[in-house]
Amino acid sequence: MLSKKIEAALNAQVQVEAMSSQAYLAMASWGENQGLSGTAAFLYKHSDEERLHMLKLVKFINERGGKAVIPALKQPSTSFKSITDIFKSLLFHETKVTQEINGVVDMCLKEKDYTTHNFMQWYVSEQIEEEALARTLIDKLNLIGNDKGGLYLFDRDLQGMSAAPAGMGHP
Ligand code: OFO
Repeated sequence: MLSKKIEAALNAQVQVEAMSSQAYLAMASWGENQGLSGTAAFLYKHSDEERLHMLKLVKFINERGGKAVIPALKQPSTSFKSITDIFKSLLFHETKVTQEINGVVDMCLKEKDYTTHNFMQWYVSEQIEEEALARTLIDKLNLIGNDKGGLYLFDRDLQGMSAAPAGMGHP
């Protein structure tokens, strides 16, 4: 059974994951409008992944005797300066999400809720992967600079990375 404190922290995390999904959906749509179809496919898939992260929390809260709250969401940013701008804001967002997750993990230890602590470890690992992936993509974009051919190949690579269906891992 979840304590009220842990239930509230998990519900706050439901909102964080839902906001991530919305933010990446907006980025995907921007990419699609720019003709960056690989980047758009990658971000649509990333958005789907975040929705699965949210669902995993909703189900856990309900299974553990809590009540999951489906949150209202603010409109995410919809205009971006460049593809590099997109991945920089994605990384910035993910580092904030990591802090939120660490906060929940810390609370689990303080509350001696080892079941939820164990459940949250999946999110801890996921954040390591997501941050690393975002850093790798930013590094590549920095190398490419304003080279249109390089950007074309980058976009095509992202198309390839988006081929598998959304699962619980990173795209
Ligand atoms: Fe849910 O992993 Fe990103 O935010």
